[in-house]
Amino acid sequence: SPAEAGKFAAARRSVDFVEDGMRLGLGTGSTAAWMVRCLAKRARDEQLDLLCVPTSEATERLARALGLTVTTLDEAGHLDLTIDGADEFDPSFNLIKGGGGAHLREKIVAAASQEMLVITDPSKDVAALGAFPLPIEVLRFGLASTRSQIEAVLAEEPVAKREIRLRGGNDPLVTDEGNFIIDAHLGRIDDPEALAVALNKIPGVVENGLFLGMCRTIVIGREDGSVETRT
Ligand code: DER
Repeated sequence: SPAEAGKFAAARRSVDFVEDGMRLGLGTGSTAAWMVRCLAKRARDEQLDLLCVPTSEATERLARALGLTVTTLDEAGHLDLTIDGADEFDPSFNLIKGGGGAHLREKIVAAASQEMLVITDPSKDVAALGAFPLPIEVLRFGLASTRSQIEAVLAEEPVAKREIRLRGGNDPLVTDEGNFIIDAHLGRIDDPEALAVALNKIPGVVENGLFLGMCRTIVIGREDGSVETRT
């Protein structure tokens, strides 16, 4: 499909940034899956020596199936580059991630990396974050209390609306770490830094999907196969 063409183009270009011997973080989602496929092909064709740390069980399965060398973050230590997707990016390269339910491990891996490169398509290019619901990973323990504390935090923050939903409803999605995700439909987030801090102070909140000041390079793939790299 046209949208997939853009994702593939961005994913394919991102693999050009990989150098032999790199320790890489591999993102999660449909664009990142294209990247893993392209990376595996290049690694095989050029016999690259790579060490890969996946950001989800799904990415790990795909990477292993394609012959990439997979290890744990503890084994790899510091990573050279993480390539991942995003649900939204703003002019400062601040992101909303977590549409694929993997933002906790994604943020840990990105934080352990020298560089984070995001692969996207024009549909994710926004003037301000928040049209995409903000994923918030929460413990199952004390869920009702955590929900009400999130609502209390949102009441104090400059956002356009304040609707929160447990992902999966009465059949809640369980993340790789065994937690739930609450999606906050905020419409527009005018102060993402303040919101991120306020949310993570809540004891039952594990991590939010705001990636602020982490991404240095964005690769945007278009339907016609053209690619734009912004740094
Ligand atoms: O869950 C995630 O963070 C994914 O990277 C998501 O943000 C992008 O997924 P997509 O490439 O399938 O749009």
